[in-house]
Amino acid sequence: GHKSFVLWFTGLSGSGKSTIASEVENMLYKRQHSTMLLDGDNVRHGLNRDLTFSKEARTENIRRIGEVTKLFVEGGSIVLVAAISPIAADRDAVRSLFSDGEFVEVYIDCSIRECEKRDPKGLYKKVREGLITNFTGISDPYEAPVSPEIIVKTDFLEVKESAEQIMNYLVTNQYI
Ligand code: GGZ
Repeated sequence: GHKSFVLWFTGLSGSGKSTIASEVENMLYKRQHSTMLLDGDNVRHGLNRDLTFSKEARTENIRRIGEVTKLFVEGGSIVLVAAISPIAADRDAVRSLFSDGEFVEVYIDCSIRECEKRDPKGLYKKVREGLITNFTGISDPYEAPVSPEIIVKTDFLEVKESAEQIMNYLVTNQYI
């Protein structure tokens, strides 16, 4: 199998990217793989604290996360990235940093209605109150992947089932 690769989780806020990525990381850890989890929301508190949510800043956010990801993949880790990464061209630019098969795009597919119903951080409520503008899926674009390696439909799946779908893909395709 591949020694190291990227699992790139893209999807709306509240779709389940971070939670599922963290569950997959646990499952990989149990199989003694060395992993690194980069979460957009966390990275924005440190490395990317200078970036806003403008189109240009989101592009720069994804570019930097992509470059850090490359460093860790070169170091031999399985890197899990959870970032909305709403623009297809930005995701494709990251993909182009890697060899064939090294970049596994995981579309966490969840309806905006369900994301808003979950609203784990109360952000959708703030958007509706007008306290947040340019929010992905409501007042800012989200370009769904056209041919991702994996599509996980979290309207219908539990976290564990979603993580198992991803693990099954990795086993079937001899990544692990
Ligand atoms: C989207 C926003 C926004 C706006 C704050 N639009 O669900 P969360 O809270 O924890 O994750 C979201 C996070 C998005 O950061 P990313 O680095 O993943 O985004 S991107 O890839 O588009 O650069 C959300 C919160 O930040 N958040 N304002 N306006 N999400």
